[in-house]
Amino acid sequence: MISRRDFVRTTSGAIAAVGAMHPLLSWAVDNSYNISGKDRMVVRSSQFLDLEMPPEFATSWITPLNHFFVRNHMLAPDPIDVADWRLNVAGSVEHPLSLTLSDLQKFEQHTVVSIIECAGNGRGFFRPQLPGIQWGRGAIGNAQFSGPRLRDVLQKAGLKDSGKHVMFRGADVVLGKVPPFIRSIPIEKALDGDTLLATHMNGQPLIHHHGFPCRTLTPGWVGSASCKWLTDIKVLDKEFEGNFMKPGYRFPNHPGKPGEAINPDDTYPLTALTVKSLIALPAESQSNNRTIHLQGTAWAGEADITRVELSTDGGSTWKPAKLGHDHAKYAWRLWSYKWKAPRSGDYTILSRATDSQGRTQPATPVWNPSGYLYNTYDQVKIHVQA
Ligand SMILES: Nc1nc2c(c(=O)[nH]1)N[C@H]1C(S)=C(S)[C@@H](COP(=O)(O)O)O[C@H]1N2
Ligand SMILES: [Mo]
Repeated sequence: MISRRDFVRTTSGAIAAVGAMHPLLSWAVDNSYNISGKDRMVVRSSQFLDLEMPPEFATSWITPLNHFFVRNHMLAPDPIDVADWRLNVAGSVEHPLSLTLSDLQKFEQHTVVSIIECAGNGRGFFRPQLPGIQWGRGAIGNAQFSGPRLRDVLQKAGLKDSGKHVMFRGADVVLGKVPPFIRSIPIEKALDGDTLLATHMNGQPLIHHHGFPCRTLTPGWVGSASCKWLTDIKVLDKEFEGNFMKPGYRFPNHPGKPGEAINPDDTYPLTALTVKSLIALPAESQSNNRTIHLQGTAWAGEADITRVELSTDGGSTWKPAKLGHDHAKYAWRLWSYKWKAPRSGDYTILSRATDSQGRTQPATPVWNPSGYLYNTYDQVKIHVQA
């Protein structure tokens, strides 16, 4: 296992010998992520660990831990020893708290099935191209999270009326002049009863790269609202103004043409995710069989999926997919559709979802200079030879 010190030494000295695996990646492999072979995850950055799920894994309602994407903005802390770990709750509260993991386990435990999706999922498809991680379609997963409600912990601390936002800080290693990964959420979301201090994912203690021993789960919101390796909660009287709130993670009030600059004052902080779908299968670009079982998922942040439609003729006609029965607020919904290609040839398969707020995925992406919330129709091209 790699320690923080080894990493610094490796990056400041010669990077590992040619052909050898980067230490962070060997960490990931030791800890059940596969980066080669059939079960592989896509490595989007090995400076810090950024792993993407290949879309063909999105065929189960609950994403197994070894397929759940990882997004680290900076160096993950050394694996945390729970004996030393404390969660501090401070700011606009009557009695600041310093909680151990077993203190957290004494609160009523609540379970929420939710997606986590990176706001930058799909950034790699924006044209003109944008700086940042070039995520494809798989910076998303759906898991079962459990732990105490943030609301119960804030109430125990004696939340004051003046508290309007809740700031989270994790134990990430801040190197040099990089600003720490600190964000805040509005008090209404913090108190909604589904925002968790999650200690478990899919029934197991969190694994290191998902934030052991505790992360926030801010369900249905952009992934960056769910802080890993949580150490500090601070209730603020106004929104936190650090780098990852401003200029980071903001969306234009008036999106313009692709490539157009945006006035940073005319932007708002990202909150809930938007409506979106993913074609998991077929994953291959070739099929020797004209009958193809199309499968995938769709999600809409805090709203419900009401319809998923598919087109096998590049968008001229659309047919409804069958929605899976597993179903929960904030979770993704599986869908399927049995399709028979009329003849051999090239096909473009498109999917588009509609949600309970009446939103439908747009035909063209909504341009924004940071490449967030890419949600145009999903698309797979396939050659049928049969
Ligand atoms: N402490 C900390 N929390 C963090 C991050 C981080 O870099 N540091 N990345 C955020 C971002 S941008 C996303 S998309 C999610 C990803 O969660 P995952 O790695 O468990 O999939 O974690 C969020 N929480
Ligand atoms: Mo993210």
